[in-house]
Amino acid sequence: EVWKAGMRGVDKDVSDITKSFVNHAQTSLARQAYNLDDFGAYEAAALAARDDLLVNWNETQLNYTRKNPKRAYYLSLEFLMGRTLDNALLNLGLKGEFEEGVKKLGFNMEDLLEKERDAALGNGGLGRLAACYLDSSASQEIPVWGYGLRYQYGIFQQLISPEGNQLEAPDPWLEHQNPWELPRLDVTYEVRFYGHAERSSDGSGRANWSGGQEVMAVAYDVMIPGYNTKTTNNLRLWQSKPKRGFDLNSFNAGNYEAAVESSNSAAAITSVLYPNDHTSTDLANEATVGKELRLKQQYFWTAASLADILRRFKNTGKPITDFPDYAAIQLNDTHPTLAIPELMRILIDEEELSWNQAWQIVTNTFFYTNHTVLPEALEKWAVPLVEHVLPRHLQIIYDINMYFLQAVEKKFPGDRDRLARMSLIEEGYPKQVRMAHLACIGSRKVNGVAELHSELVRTTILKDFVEFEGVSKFGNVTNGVTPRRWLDQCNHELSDLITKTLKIEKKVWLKDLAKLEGLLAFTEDKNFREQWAAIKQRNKERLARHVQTTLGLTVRTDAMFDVQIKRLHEYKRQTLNILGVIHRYLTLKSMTPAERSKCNRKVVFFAGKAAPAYYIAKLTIRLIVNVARVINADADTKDFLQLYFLPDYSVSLAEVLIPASDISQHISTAGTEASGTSNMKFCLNGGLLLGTVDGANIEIAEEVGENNVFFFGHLTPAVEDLRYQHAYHPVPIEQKCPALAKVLNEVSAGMFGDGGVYEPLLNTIRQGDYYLLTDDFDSYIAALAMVDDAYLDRDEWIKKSIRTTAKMGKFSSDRAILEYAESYWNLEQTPVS
Ligand code: 26V
Repeated sequence: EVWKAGMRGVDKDVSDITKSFVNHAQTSLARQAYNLDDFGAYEAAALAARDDLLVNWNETQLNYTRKNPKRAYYLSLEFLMGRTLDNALLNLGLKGEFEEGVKKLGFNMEDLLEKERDAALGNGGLGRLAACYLDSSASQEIPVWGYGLRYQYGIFQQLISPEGNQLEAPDPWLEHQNPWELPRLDVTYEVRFYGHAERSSDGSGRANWSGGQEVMAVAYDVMIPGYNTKTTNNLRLWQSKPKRGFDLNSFNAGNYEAAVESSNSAAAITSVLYPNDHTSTDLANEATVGKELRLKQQYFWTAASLADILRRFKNTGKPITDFPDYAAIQLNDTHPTLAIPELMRILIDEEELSWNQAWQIVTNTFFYTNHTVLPEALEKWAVPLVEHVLPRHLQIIYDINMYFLQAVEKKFPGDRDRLARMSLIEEGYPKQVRMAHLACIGSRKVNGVAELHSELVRTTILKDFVEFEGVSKFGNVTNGVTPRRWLDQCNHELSDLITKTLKIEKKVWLKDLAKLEGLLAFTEDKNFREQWAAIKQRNKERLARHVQTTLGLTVRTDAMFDVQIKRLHEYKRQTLNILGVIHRYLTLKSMTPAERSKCNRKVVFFAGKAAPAYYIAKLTIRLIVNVARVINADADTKDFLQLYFLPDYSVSLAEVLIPASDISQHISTAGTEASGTSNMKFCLNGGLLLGTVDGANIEIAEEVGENNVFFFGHLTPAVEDLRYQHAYHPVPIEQKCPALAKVLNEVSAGMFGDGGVYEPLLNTIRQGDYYLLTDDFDSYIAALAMVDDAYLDRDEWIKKSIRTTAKMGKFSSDRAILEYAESYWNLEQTPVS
């Protein structure tokens, strides 16, 4: 509560900073401070900030070693960090000092910040959530370490061809030196693949796994500073390298290719982030080598992380049975589930514990978060592949399954269907390991990421497990976002206005977000409302400038800004949005100029990447780009409707888009979006929400009140029945939804270029309509009309905007991480002392 000066441990003045900057320019970068370009100046500033982080990082780790509190380990294949410098300076409390310092040296801080490349080691919500949770752990002084992979290439860069096709380019984010990481070339582990596993004949259940390929894991540490505290936690990323440089025998025999082959195959493991999220289409179509490489990534990372965690624990000298009292391991989705059989392997084969002792430790150590109930996104691994790559782990998985099914049989005697449904192994050709089942039975607690989603986990995909293990194992932790990055950094003016208005010393509300409720008292203050609205306007202008400089396009800022930014996926229904835009365009076209002049002006923004092999998602991008091409050039309507697809969506682009939005769209088919997290970010920045009754939208509405959000569409319980109707009693679109039929016909007829191109996309709606666009289109259009009406009363709109921000306290990731720490991990806050 109390903000103490100097608590963060850094006491620097401007001249210290300029000295450090010049020193780094000369000695670290070998440049002259007066001869630096903006990029060099960014690097010098980053190195100066890093020195301060390092001091705190060292003290934090020393403090943890001394006090030896229980720690949590957040295992995530993705950390979507974005840029670091601005966040580091904010958290160190040195933003003002650095700004002044670089100014003295002739630079502008904003320009330097723009030079930093995003660390984009993630696909979307799941990876960005991990980044927010690290920020909150450090800010709340909770001993949490992240573990992930140091990919050479992050998520691909998205280019849009003149025809509107998504093209992918590599993201070589490490081509410049990365000031935010510390190579730990001395922290290494060996990880084995392939070989054979021989069970011992002594009846102990132990086995000996040998042969195959051994690869080294090397640690790279990323410092994670907390806001206004000394606590600086750690994110450890593993990079693969060959155990030996290359095969000298082959080399000497003149077989140079064979000599480096094994070295290349080791390096390949951490070379690239897989660009799929949700859709297994990519993996299903992927060549066997691609699948094998992803499995190797997962094992490489979990094995190295567990070895590291165990080594740290063993250094304390405690008996191995105490392990769960000192370590909680959170599985971010099923990707790290191999950690469960891996810990069993270590405890049984190396520590020589009995099966029951080992299982006791395992099931008290792991916690599993599910992030989707979409069937195509539930991970399964072919048994022959697991057997080939990890022969010992397959044995253990079969043993876990045997004991597990015996227990199920005991509780539900003779229920063969139930055993087949719950088995870790799905029958078929090939058989497959169901990773969600393994994660569930190997964990102490299982949670979903919003109330509705957690309920769906309990009643659909893990229903049998609830009946078997009892409901208390299955909880909910609604997601959250860090208000540091997603309000103070991206919308500094709004943050300052809030601080001034709440009259709170410094910005403590950034760590106690419920305090935002104090803004409710100011909704009737005209002067406050005007300032609030003026900031939104300046954020729109900032976005317009960004579009002007990056794309050379002129966005009008005297319009409502309507934004949908997220991965492209059929379930997220960007298609519904673009068809709605076409409907609006057709309506405007049919009006007289006098009628049109009474309409709202609106600018619609889309951004998002499609998985490279997700054909329908890519076709949606193509349609958006071509609709934009046509309507932005139409003199009749362009004053009233503009449309932009902004390429290469990223954390940094989100930081410009979100503060500028009046309304944002979160319009998934009910029951499909587990939570959503950008919905929280938009609302935090005073943007209103247009959405379906899904994911965290529901809890946002509970907080802000239903009259401050725009809801439409069918509810989750209706979805199953509607799909049944589509399959068995289809009604022609012309009859069911004439407005939509008209839109589809215009696309087919070529209003936006060759209609034939879009047939496969349109057919997903005409045939089957799995995501229920024909069911929700009319209510969607009605909701858009309500948004227009509400926007016409600008004063009331601004009040809604203020009320929305005021009620976002619940959605801080501080609240979420404290829930994990208290209810699941049993951790205590451990400030540096
Ligand atoms: C699944 C698969 C399936 C096979 C191909 C590769 C792959 C990669 C990732 C996934 C899991 C995706 C789950 C996910 O990202 N869920 C999102 O999690 C967010 C944070 O909880 C949440 O806000 C989003 O609603 C949810 O879709």
